[in-house]
Amino acid sequence: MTGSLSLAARAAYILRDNSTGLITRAAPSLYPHQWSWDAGFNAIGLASVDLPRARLELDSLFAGQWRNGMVPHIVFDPAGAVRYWPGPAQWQCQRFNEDAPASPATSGITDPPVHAIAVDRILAVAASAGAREHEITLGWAAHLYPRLLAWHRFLARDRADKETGLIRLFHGWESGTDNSPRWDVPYANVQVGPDMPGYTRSDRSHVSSAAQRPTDGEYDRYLWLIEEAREAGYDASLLRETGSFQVGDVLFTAIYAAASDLLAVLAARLGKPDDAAELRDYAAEARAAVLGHVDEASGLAADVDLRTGEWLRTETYAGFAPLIAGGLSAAMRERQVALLTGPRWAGHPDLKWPLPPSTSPSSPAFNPDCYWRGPVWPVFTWLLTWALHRSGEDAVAGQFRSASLKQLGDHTYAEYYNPVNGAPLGSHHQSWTAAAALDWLLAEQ
Ligand code: 2M8
Repeated sequence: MTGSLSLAARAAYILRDNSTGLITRAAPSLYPHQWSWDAGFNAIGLASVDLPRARLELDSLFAGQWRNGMVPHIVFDPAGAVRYWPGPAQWQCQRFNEDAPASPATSGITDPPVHAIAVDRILAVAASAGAREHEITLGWAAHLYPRLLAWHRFLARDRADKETGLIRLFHGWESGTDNSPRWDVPYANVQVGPDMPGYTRSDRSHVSSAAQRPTDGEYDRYLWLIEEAREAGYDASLLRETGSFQVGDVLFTAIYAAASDLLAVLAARLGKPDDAAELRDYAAEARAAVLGHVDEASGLAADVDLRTGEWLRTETYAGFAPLIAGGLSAAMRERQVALLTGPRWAGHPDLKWPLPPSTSPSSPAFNPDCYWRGPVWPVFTWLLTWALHRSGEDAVAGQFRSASLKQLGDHTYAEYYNPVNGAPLGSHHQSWTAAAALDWLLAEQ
């Protein structure tokens, strides 16, 4: 087998191995359940090898959607044999909020809305898989569409901040970039209460070194925010009063803008012009909010601590939110691409591969081994290549794709990689890493 064929074959094997039949576990042992944005990326990877399974991945995720439209960040696998903490017993969603489904059990917070992007990509793959697959997939998208619309309406109604226009998060986990230094300032203001229950972390036993995972102090805060959210009945209007972590996330907002654009296209295709107009409005508002938070001096987008109004300017992946939101002027696009490929990012001389790390190596917050504080995340590189292609930046997208495939040549399909020495970190056989490889290798770019 040639290098790319064996890379694709192994990636397909990993997704099959991590599948319960209904969901794809985010990782074999570290994350033995279905995560929302992972499911979106995993469905994209699955589309190239097994379209029915790709469709099922999103159907299974949306089985956990709440009645208010929220797609929870975790849908728990009831048969999950491996222990994951915090599990359904900590969240107790159904007991505290009647919008939560009785089954499957879910978490009570949300995750970045990549799903309409996934549906668009699955439809594109289906279009070249023959008339019958295309027709089935279109029928499936029409069936899923009302759920996607309810999801986007939930974010507009319950989460779009009136002042900044950014999507408001009540937990760093909602950003998907858990311990990123972008959240250091707001987390420093979270005071863990005296009635916080004791707990035992299970995550560190699944990685080769504890230094690759968040600290105990960070985990105390993560758990405390669950206590707060549960106390507020997972209700956004109450949490706006009581939540001790409240941020406007430019990256989440950018993903929402891009996904709303694509959902508007689907709505128009399904003969729903009013929905399409509504979704285009969501996209325009979200995009304007992202562009309104670009720091003039650095050219990067900045999150906002909504409790203080402070802009959070640490140089992380989130700075490239405008590129992901799309619809940029040529000048803004060129500035973002130059930054991304320049010496503070993918062009930094110390890097093993010319790929953007999660935090700029030039930032004092950079830590090459620790989770979202510095490593390269192949799935995030995939998101960037997707955004670059969409903006017509095919050459840069192509360079990232080939560098990533070299990075994945170690066949560990790691969750993240040390950008300086190339070591695979976090979980191995991480589903969304395999999914990114499959899309790069098998789908039309
Ligand atoms: C990581 O997050 C979970 C909590 O949600 C964890 O550390 O237990 C993050 O990388 C997140 O973005 C990802 O969706 C999840 C599963 O891959 O793992």
